[in-house]
Amino acid sequence: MKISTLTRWIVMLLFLSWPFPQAVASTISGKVNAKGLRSAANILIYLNKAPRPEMDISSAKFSMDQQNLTFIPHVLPIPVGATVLFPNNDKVDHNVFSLSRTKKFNLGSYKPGQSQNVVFDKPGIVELRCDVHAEMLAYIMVMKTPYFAVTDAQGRFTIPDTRYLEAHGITGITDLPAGEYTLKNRHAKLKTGKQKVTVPANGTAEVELNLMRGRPSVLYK
Ligand SMILES: [Cu+2]
Repeated sequence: MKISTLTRWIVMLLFLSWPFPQAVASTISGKVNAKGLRSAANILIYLNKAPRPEMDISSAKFSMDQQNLTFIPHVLPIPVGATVLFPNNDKVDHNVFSLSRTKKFNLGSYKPGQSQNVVFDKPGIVELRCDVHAEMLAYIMVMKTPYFAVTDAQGRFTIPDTRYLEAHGITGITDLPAGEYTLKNRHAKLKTGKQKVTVPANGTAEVELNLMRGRPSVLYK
């Protein structure tokens, strides 16, 4: 009886002194200053040459909406292989098409309440247009890895953008292996820059990107 009580105490002491795993994940948190642009929103930020973790996209749900003669969102990043729905939630017909090398398609004219879908099987940029409304323009960024984000209205971003991924049915991408990475950006009116960032084993790497107006380079060669 005595030994068993002692054993219980030892086990309890061991348990109490055990270093609990920290709940902090390795992430990048950043802010973009876009000189010469009205807003630092809708800028794609991504890791160049990032690791490619196992990613289950079988439950992924992405959508490029059409409302009030506008594509929503303006920039939609997706992992390669994902399907995107194109619901017409407008009051008029639209004819969504792309002439981009990454994915050429033409959905034809379709009515309010109808939807179509397209699978994006190659990484790169897809520029979306509407045959009926010349002012309609949006981008689908087909990404090689889950380490991307689009800046918010204040130019802020987090990589990985777990909240964005989970909202679109992709779970399990919560952090980044520690190491040295290079951040790149893509926006139609900004020069593509590169910035080195060191991600710690447990914690957030804070970065500030100062981007200039200019011609962007291609997303992937
Ligand atoms: Cu249209």
